[in-house]
Amino acid sequence: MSLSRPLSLIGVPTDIGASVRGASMGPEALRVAQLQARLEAHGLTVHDLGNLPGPANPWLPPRDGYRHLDEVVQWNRSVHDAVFEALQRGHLPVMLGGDHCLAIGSISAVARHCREQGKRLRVLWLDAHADFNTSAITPSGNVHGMPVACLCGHGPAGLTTLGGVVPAISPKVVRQIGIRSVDPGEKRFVHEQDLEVFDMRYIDESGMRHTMELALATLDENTHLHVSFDVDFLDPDIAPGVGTTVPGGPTYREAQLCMEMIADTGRLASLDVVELNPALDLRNRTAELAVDLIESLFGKSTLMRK
Ligand code: HAR
Ligand code: MN
Ligand code: MN
Ligand code: MN
Repeated sequence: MSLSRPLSLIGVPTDIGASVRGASMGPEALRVAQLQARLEAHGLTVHDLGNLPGPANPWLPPRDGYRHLDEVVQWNRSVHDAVFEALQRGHLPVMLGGDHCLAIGSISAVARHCREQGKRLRVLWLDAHADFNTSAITPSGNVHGMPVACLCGHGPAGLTTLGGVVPAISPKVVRQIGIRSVDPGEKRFVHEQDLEVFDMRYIDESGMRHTMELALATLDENTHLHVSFDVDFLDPDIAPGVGTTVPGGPTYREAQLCMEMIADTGRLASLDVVELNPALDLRNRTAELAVDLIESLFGKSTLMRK
């Protein structure tokens, strides 16, 4: 294994942005599935920094197009600070989510780090959903459906300004993979902002290999690759433990190939693992699958490669 940077596992036990409760138990389920030991077995150095603190989920209806906005902002401030600090220490931060709203804080910190270090950024968004809603077009008010829009500058100031510069990222740095559930207003906005989406139809027709070749094209030695892995990316037959299952996702082997091709680039520098919901899982099966795929992301090969 060539990765020399230590990993910092950062638990973010929140379901503050979700439509269903339970993702707050995700960090512990990943620990129970032996994430740290499995990565260490591949020769990685792994520090578990424990869980970040944050406000409880008051479980209220949306106000002005957002559910729990104040609490979402608080969680994301603490995510931003923890991720920025880990990057400054030269560690590779791994977010153990938690719902996908936490990617606003983590990617804001990654983008700030890249600006300060003169690095190029590429964000791979592995998800069934585009997560590109705004308060004006969201059908739910749930902020886990909005992180990509917030990062691109379309959202409330409390979330768009976390890393100091607005927008935190350009839509040009994002590649979305596995998408198969997009709301009507969201779809228009994705096209308007020219987000690059490799949806399931594209993967069906072109295959995961070609998809990943395109999504990973033009990376260079100066690129910081961030992967935001929403576990609902996976087909619900293999990954039932998520709040918002959508049929027709990648199979086990397609998901493995995706992770293996990311590992082969050697550029992975930060990671979110989000939306795992142990309350909906079967005997921690989805957590164990997520750990298996994370091992591949860090270079474990199931194949006969040297
Ligand atoms: N698009 C829907 C909404 O905004 C559902 C979003 C679900 N998002 C996640 N993360 N589970 O991808 O309400
Ligand atoms: Mn260390
Ligand atoms: Mn998501
Ligand atoms: Mn999703």
